[in-house]
This record gives sequence, C-alpha cells and structure tokens, in this order.
Amino acid sequence: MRAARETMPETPVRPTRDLDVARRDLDTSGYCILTNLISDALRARLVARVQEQAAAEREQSVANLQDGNTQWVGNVLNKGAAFMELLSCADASHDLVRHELDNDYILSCSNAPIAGPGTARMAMHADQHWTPPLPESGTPNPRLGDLRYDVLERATAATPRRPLFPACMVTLMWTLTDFTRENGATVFVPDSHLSGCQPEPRAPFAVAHSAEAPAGSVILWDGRIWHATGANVTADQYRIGVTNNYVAPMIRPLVNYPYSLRPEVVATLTERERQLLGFTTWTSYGNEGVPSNRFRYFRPAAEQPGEMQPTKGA
Ligand SMILES: O=C(O)CCC(=O)C(=O)O
Repeated sequence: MRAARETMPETPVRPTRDLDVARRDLDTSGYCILTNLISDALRARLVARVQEQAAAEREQSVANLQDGNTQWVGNVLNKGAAFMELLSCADASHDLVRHELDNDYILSCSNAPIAGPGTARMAMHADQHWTPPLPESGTPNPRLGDLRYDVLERATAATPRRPLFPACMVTLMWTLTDFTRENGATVFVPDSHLSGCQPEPRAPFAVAHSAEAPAGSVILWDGRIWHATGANVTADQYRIGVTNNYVAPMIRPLVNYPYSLRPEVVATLTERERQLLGFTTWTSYGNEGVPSNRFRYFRPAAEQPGEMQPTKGA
C-alpha cells in the first residue's frame, strides 16, 4: 500500500501535446490534459452557442443554476450542431478513451458547465460512484443493495485501501475558455482513482490540483477520480466547458439518447455518431426483444412486430 499524500505531488499533471505523456498521466494521476484539439473556428461557435443557450434558458426559467452564478446547460446535443462535432473532432481524444475503456464505449451524457464568478467549489465526487468496493479476501460478499452511495465509506485522503473495480467511465472536459485556478478550473485529488473509496464531499482537500488548461484542450479523467468544479474567485470571468462522458457499453448511460434526442438531430447522425450514442446493441444487450449476438442497430418500437393474428387459411 502506498502512503497517504499530505503535500502536493511533486509532478502535477501539466498540459501536453504528447499522447504518451497523457496516457501515463491518466494511469498514474487519474487525469490528463491534452492541448490544441479544437480549432478556433469550432471553439468560437461553441462559446457563442453555450452563451446564447444559457441566457435563453435563464430567461425562460428553465436554467439549471447552482450556487447562483454557476449554470449547467444540459443535454447539449439537442442544442446545436457544434456540440455533435465535438464527439469526433479529435482522434486523440478517442485514443485516450480507448486507453481506459477499450474499443467499445457509448456516450453517457454531454453538458456545458459554466463556472460563474464568485461561486464556491462544487462538492467533491467521483463520476463512477456506483461501482461497489470489492470485498477484501476473507470477508463476506456484500450484497449490491448494501453498497448504496449514502452508506459507502467516505475518505478525505486518497490512500489506496480497497481492492479496485476497474474504470468503466471516463469524462472529457473540452475547455472552451482558458481554465485557471482562479476561474474555476476542474480540481482533482491525484491518485484518488486508485483509492477504492468515495470522497467526503465537503472536505477541504488541500492536495487538490487545479487542472489549468488553455482554451481548446481536453481534460480527460478516469471515472473513479475525485474531482469538482473549482471555486471561481474572479470578479467577472465565466469558465466555460463542454463535457462528454463515456461508459463501457454494458453500463446504463445517464442519458438515454435514442429516446431523448430530438428527431431532427437523429436525422443528421452519421453511423459513427449513432454508435457513440448507443443506437447499436452490445452483444445482445439493448436489443428490441429478439436477442442476437451480431452488433447491429436495434429497431425502433414502431418497426417491431406487435400483437398478431394468424391469417385465415395460412
Ligand atoms: O465543471 C467542472 O469542472 C467539473 C464537472 C464535473 O464535476 C462533472 O462533469 O462530473
């Protein structure tokens, strides 16, 4: 077992253009920062769309606001074609997702979190909080129902202390503005992806790192790492990002895309986008009632056989 860290790690994760460095950071620290991935033109369209949509949602009283000035624009794939472009704009981002999840994975959710001036750090959490801690050898097998989030052991230091469930989720944060320590860059507790525990949400976490990154980067993290939107202590800066959260294909995504995407968006999808959005089966999971081991698109309900009568004389 490694000893708990009480000071800042000596080699914090730094932005890089080198995929090998990014893979190593992901393995060792639980997150990485890869720069220069989004073109300026796409980034400008994304910023404009997030700002416009966020203002409209506030105006129409449907905004998801936290802490006053911090806003999440949810389910962005329904809210502008530029968000769909992010899914496939950078092969390197998929290389990193495959590094964690192997070749098959599907989108779980995509949102635009805006950290506004004067907001406190979000509650520390792990996105993949639902994977149960594995039993120590020699202890009785826990029942899944006994491992609810509210009864899991919470920790304030990332000391490895339980056998680990592998990462089955990764999150990408596309930085549409510069992410700085002052304006609410995502904060991480390095190594906590290997702790096997959940964080105490409101503990101060002096060892947490701000993932400072220039606009146009991706910050990518292991679903088990403890993280949060950082405090925005600026007077007037809005930190804007878009998240794409991917899961292994046997995991239930946060958003049911085949059900929740607007028909006009579905009509534009490429084959790759349909795969990423879970319009295909995995082995026979996700089928429409006729299991098959072939990887294929499921048929929508309207195209499935319903109640039938034999034809007379047949
Ligand atoms: O806004 C951020 O920096 C972090 C967002 C976050 O915690 C999440 O998507 O799970």
